[in-house]
Amino acid sequence: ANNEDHVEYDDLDDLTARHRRARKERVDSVSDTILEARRLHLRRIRDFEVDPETVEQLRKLGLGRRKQPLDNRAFTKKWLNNKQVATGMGAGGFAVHLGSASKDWPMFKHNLPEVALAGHTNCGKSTLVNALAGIHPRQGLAGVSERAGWTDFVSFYQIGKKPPVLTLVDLPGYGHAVANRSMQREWRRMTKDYLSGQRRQLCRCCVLVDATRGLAEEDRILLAHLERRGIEHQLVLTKGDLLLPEQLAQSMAAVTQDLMDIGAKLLAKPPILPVCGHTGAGVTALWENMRTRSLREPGSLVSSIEAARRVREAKLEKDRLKLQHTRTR
Ligand SMILES: Nc1nc2c(ncn2[C@@H]2O[C@H](COP(=O)(O)OP(=O)(O)OP(=O)(O)O)[C@@H](O)[C@H]2O)c(=O)[nH]1
Ligand SMILES: [Mg+2]
Repeated sequence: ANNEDHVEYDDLDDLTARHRRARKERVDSVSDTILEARRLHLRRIRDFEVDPETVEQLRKLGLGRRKQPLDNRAFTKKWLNNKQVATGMGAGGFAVHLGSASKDWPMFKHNLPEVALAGHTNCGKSTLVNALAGIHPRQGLAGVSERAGWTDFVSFYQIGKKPPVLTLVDLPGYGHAVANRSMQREWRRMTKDYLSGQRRQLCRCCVLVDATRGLAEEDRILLAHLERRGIEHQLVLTKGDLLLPEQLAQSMAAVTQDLMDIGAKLLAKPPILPVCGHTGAGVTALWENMRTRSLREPGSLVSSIEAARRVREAKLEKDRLKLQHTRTR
């Protein structure tokens, strides 16, 4: 089973037609640029060694694709019955759209802490807003689409009713989009403007990275910006259902590696949180993480890289011994 299989459309070259067709097939993206980035990333992570324990943990969390063909059932009863998602989070499946804006960010009376969701287009920000509210990913308030560049305003959502817990801020995506350049520029400006450090309520920014695509150049720029401005941030790996558990662990290792390469401080604990907005896996953990905002401890994923290195070394040692053994015989 190959993850790339379900997104091939050899006979269709018109994006709109694909978009229409995708509505029936429920693919997650119809943009060639994004699918190409996915192919590259999947090729790159193939050789990453991962700790079997990390893989097992992911599997236990319900993350990672099952070995069957692509599972589209996530959109049906399973999600709606998953009451644990809503109640476990205390949000009670409640969200209100407070408003959307492109500048002059609105002030709300309740003054709740704000958590922003930023990331590349199509990485699953709006889906996660719905999931965090405990609502079906496609029936929630935030608009979701397989066309990159769907959200075109900064939208504010109050999560939780009694008591209201926090405001989620759905930002427009950066990077490749099916939109003209001036619009893309405008979205970039909005994101930057919102995250400029002027907003008092903003308590942290979740940087969402599509697990199938890995860290993009724009993500690095954003991370640097957040660090410069001293805005707390948390890296979230989305679409945890599209990769096999091993691949997901490899993807996490690759992203951690990239983060260390750019000198990110990896202050959050864990530094990377894998989630799936469709099945709700990992979402409760993310919610807890958002509420507690304990962001000052050293990362645990770094230790999983360390564990992977030990596994690799043990393997090399075993091979060496085997070789010695055959030689002496
Ligand atoms: N398989 C899978 N698909 C997902 C998941 N989350 C989002 N998607 C799909 O990815 C596509 C993009 O989701 P959105 O939530 O609209 O992404 P976004 O980051 O808000 O995108 P923009 O608004 O364009 O920046 C949609 O087709 C979603 O159904 C996930 O966890 N698993
Ligand atoms: Mg969106």
